[in-house]
Amino acid sequence: GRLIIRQTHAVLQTQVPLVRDKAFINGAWVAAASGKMFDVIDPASGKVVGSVPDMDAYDTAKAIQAATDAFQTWKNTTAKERSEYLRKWYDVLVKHHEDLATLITAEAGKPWKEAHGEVSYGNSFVEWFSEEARRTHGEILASPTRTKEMILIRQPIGVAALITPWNFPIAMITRKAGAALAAGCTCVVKPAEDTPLTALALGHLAEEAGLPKGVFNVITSSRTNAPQVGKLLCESPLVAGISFTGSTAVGKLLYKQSSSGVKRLALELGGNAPFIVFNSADIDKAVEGAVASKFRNCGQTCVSANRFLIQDEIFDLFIERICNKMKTLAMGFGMDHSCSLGPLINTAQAHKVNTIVQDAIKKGAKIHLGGKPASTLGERFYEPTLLTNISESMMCYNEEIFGPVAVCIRFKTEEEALTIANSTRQGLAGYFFSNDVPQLWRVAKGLAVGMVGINEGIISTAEAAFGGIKESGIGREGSHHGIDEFTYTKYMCFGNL
Ligand code: TXE
Repeated sequence: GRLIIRQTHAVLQTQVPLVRDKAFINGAWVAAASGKMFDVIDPASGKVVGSVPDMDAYDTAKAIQAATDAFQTWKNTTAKERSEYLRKWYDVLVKHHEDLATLITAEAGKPWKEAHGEVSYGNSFVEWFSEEARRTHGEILASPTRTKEMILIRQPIGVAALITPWNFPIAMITRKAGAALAAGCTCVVKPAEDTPLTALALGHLAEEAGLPKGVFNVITSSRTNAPQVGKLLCESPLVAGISFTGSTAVGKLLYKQSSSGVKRLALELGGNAPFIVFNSADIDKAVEGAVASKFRNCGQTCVSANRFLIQDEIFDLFIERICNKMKTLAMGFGMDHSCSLGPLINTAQAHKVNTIVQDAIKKGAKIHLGGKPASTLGERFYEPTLLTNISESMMCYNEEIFGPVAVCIRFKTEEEALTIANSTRQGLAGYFFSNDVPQLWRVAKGLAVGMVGINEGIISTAEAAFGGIKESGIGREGSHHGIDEFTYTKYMCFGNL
């Protein structure tokens, strides 16, 4: 069968809602001091959907100052007040659900249905943290001495810098900002250059919700200026912590840059998720989970299955079934409601995916499906691809593919599967399908990752602690642990009682 390719240029929106062309600092809409702007491109059509300020260190300092000033008041709000502010923001976000989804599709190329899913997911963090804000409290410790009482209180760390990627333009911001604001921190958000419009829309809707000025600031900058913006955010003594989601390379740089100030750091970096299917698994459910995990957002998620490990007995059957399922994916423009696979975010990412595939082919991989750009649609589209005959020297084995490429490896024993699964420097998510009860516990415990899906391919939710180990990062987001990143405990000892 052929891949389904939809070419419906007519679906391109002419009117994209909530578009802003200024950054949001101290409750005001401002241009870059330099006056420079940069264009935002719809990755499906290549057309310009907006233009935003290209801010540098000078503008960043202004945003840091605004957040610093706002913190003086915000830190003294009660947990209940912060909860109410977040709730109002949530209500406004929900009211603009449709507009936000359209905006995501316009600047990230995300299929319409997935863009709607992301808005719900992104908003859920604001709702969750509005609830969780009220449950953030300290402890009274058991004193070893009758004349002393000891308590721990939790206080906000201060100004938080949030540097976010383009793959979930709303959710990566709300997951961080929701927790930061709930904790009593103020923030400076620096969204990815590919998706600044959604970030600015969040600012606009925070304003509509009545968040005090300077509490939530959004500065936009091009890839050229991002390094100086990032450097100042890391080095400024006014910034207490950095929360970053993005590439491992930039994460390591931020780690270094923020070391001089011994700054609080949460890093959510790339993954290389193993997705193991054991002989006892329900194959159809495994295939369904595999396709959901691999092809959501065209493979551009950090928890996306990067290497499928399939047990010997069921290997051929799994390949046949997943190929059949992949052929039903409809690739095209996001605004076409039937589309299930959009473009990659930009030409650099499309080039990266093709380089990884070509490297595998050169080193002996076998192509079952795809293996090349879908150039009839545009330069950023890539055919859903399935490769077997994988070896350890291939890029696809070691690196995060971040594209619609399924890499399948055959294994014999559980031990071998765990060895392969854990043989990478990353450790974000892992998945496995099995119906062998003792094996469920053994493998779930044995995988060297921060999150495990057991007979499940989609695991992200506001209630869960999201994060990795090894080079996939430090810190957790979501759940009550997410707030910990933005608070410190203060131990108080009352003596001479
Ligand atoms: O990431 P970058 P890119 C992985 C994925 C992808 C690869 C490259 O494998 O293929 O990274 O993507 C900002 N100081 N992930 O190049 O550059 C940048 O402006 C401060 C996984 O897009 O890390 C953006 O806001 N900030 C990931 C953010 O970093 C800097 C999501 C992420 O961009 C900076 C995205 C600097 N010197 C990519 N340079 C995940 N974990 O989900 C760039 N930035």
